[in-house]
Amino acid sequence: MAGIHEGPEFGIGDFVLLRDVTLDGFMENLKLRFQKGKIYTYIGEVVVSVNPYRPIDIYNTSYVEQYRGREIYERPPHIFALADSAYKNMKRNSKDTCIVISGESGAGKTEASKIIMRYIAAVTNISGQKEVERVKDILIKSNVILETFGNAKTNRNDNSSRFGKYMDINFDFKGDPIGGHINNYLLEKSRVVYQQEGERTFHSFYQLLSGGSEKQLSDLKLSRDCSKYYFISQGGSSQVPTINDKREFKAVNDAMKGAGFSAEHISSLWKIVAAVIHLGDIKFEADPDQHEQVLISNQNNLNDIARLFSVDVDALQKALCFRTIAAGGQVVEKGLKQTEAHYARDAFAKATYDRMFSWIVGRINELIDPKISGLKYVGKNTVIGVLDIYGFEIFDNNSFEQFCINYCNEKLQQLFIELVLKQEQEEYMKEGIEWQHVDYFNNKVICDLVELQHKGILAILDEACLNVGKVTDVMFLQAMATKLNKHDRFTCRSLNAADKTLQHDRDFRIRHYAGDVSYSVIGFIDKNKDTLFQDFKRLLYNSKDELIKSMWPEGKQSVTETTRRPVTAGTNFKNSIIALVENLASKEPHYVRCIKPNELKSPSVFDDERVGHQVRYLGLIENVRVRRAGFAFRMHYDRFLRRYKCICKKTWPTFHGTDYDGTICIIKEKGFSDDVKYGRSKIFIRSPQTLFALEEARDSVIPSIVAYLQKNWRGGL
Ligand code: AOV
Ligand code: MG
Repeated sequence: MAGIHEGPEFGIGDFVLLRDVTLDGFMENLKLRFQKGKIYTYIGEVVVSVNPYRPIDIYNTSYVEQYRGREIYERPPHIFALADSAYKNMKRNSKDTCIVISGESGAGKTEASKIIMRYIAAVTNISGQKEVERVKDILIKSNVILETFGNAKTNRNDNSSRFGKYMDINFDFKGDPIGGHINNYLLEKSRVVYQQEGERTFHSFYQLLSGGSEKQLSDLKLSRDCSKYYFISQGGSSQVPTINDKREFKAVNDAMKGAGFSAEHISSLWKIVAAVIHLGDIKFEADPDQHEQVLISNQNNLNDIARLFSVDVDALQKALCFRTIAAGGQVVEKGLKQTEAHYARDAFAKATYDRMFSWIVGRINELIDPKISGLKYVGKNTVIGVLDIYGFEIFDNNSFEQFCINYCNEKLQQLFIELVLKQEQEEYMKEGIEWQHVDYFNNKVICDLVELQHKGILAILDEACLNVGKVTDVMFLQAMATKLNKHDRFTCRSLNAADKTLQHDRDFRIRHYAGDVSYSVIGFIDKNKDTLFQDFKRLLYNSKDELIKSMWPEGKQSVTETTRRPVTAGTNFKNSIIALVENLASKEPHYVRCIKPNELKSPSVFDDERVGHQVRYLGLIENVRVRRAGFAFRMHYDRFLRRYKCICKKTWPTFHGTDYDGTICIIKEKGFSDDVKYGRSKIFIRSPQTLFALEEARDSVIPSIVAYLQKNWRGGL
C-alpha cells in the first residue's frame, strides 16, 4: 500500500489507512509528512498537496521514470502518479479525463498544473516526432506568457493568477499530444487601474520597465522608474524579493518568439502595455470656455499614446473628452465632465489590456490548434483537461472581482461534492449495496444564493443595471437586503445592525464554504455593466497597427447603428463557469486539493488552525470516510466479462451464462470474493490491488491469446 516505500517515520501515505478518521488524526499525519518534506498524500486517488514554499528536488527525470506507466499505489504519493493515472486512463479507456486543481489563493494550484504539464510532456512522444515536440514546447511556453500578462503580486500570493485557465490537451490514438486549447475566464482587469496597498498590477508592466533595453524604453517614452507612473505604483510595492522582473522579461520574449509570435506582434503588445501606462497619467482639466467640459492638460502624453496606438492624435483626444451619441437620427457630441472623463479613461485602459490578454490566448490557441497543426487525426482523439483557476480569497477590501472568484470556487467545491461525495453514495443506494451514509456540508445553497434566476445576487445586480443611471450601488444593497433577508448565508447592516464586523452600510457578507467574506458594494454596478464608450472602439478599430485593429472588430459599426444591450460581466462569468463545470463533469475527473500551510510563505511553519480550517472546508475528512467505506472500482457486468473472460477457464473462450454469472465465475476462481460486492448492474471492487491483479492476469495471458487467435485464423483459411 502507499506509504510502505517511505517508512513509518513519514506517516501514512493514504489517509484511507488512518486508524481514526478524525480531524486530529488527519492533521497529525499531514503535519508529520509536511515536516518530513512529504508534501503529497492520497485520499484514494485524490492527491492532497501542501505548499512546501521551497524548491524540492522531486520532479527531475529520475522521478519521472519512477512513476511512468506505474499504478498509483506502486510508488510513494506524488502528483506525477496522478498525472500518469489521468493519462493512462485516457489511453486505456479512450475517454476524456480532466484534472481539477483547487485550493485557496497561494496554495500551489498553478505550480501543480505546471508540474502536471511537464510530466505529460516528459512521458509522451517517445518517437520524437517534430510536430509533437513543437506542440509540447508551446504548451509549456504558454505558461510563461500567460503568467506575465495575467498574474500579479497580491497580498496572498506573489504570483497570483488573476484569470482562470482551463486547458485541453489533445492526444492522438498513440497518446501523443497533437494540440490543445485554452479557455480563459474573467481577467481581473480592474487591477490595471487600481491596486490595494502592498499589491502590484500585472507582472508585464514591471517586466517591461526592468527588462526593456534603453532603446526600447526610449521608443516607448518610458523610464525605468515605476513610481513615476500612476497606474502601476499605487500599491507601493513594485519591487518584490521573490521576483526577478528583468529575467522574466527576457524569458517571456523568448517564449513568445519560440512559440511563434511574430516580431511585429511582440512589438505591438509592448506598445499596448506602454500606452496603458501613459493613459494612467493623462490629466483632465476643466475647459475654461466650456464650463461642463474637460481638456487634456498634458499634450505630450497624448502624443505618445496616439503614436503607440497608431491612431490620430485628435481622434484620441476627442475619444477621451467627448462621447458621441445618436439621438433621434441626429449624431451629437457631448463633452464629458471631469469624473466622467476619468471613468472613461480607466474603462478604456482596462478594456485595452483585457482585449490584449484575450488576443494572446487566442494566438496561442491558433498555434496549437490540432486542426491546423501538421498532425493528422488518425483514430480516436481524446483530451486531458487541466483546470487552474484563481483560488478563494479574502482581502481587506473585497469587491466584485473577489465575489466572482469566490463564486467560482464555490462551484468547483460543488462539483467535488457532486462527484465525490454525493453521486458516489447515491450509486451505492441505487445498486442496492449496503451503505452507511456519510454526512457532509453541501454548499449548493451558496451557489444558489449567487446564481439563482430572478432571486440570486447576480440576478438582483442585473436588474439594478437595467435602470440606466438611476440605481446606485447602495440601492442595489437595499434590494438585496429586501430579497435575501431570509437567507442564512447572507447578511448586511440593515438586516443585522448589531453585527460590528460589517464595517459600514456599504457592505454585505456571504458565509462561503471557505469562510465569511464581506464585500463592499461600491463599484458593483459599474463593473457588472462594464460600459466602454463606442468612441474608443471606433478609435482603435481605425488604428494603423493591424494587431490593435483586429482586437476591436465591433469598432466598424457606425454611430447610428443600434447595438443590443451586451450581457453583463457577472452573467457572462456565471454562464462560462456553468459551462465549465458541465464540461468537467462530462470527463473522468482527477483531483488535486492544494493546502496552504501558513500565511507567511514560510517553508517551516505548519499553522494548525489555518490548515485545519482548509481540511474542514474542503471536506477532506468526509472524502476519507466515503472512500474508506466505499469501493475503488466498479464496472458493468458485460464490460467486466468481456475484459476478463480470458483469465478464467470457465469463461474462456466462450461463456453461455449471463454476464452476471460469468463475472461471479471469474471472481471466485481468482479468489477475490471477499473484496467485491455485486450490485444490480455492476460489480464493485473494494481495493485497487484486486483490479491490478486482474489486469496483470490479463496482461500475462494476452500473448497466448494472440497466438490462439492467429492459429485459429490460419486454420480458418
Ligand atoms: P495558487 O495558484 O494556488 O494561488 P501558486 O501555485 O502560485 O498558488 O503557488 C504560490 C507559491 O508557492 C509559488 O509561487 C511557489 O513559490 C510556492 N509553491 C507552490 N507549489 C510549490 C511546489 N510544489 N514546490 C515549490 N514551491 C511551491 V492563486 O493563483 O493566488 O489562487 O489566484
Ligand atoms: Mg495560480
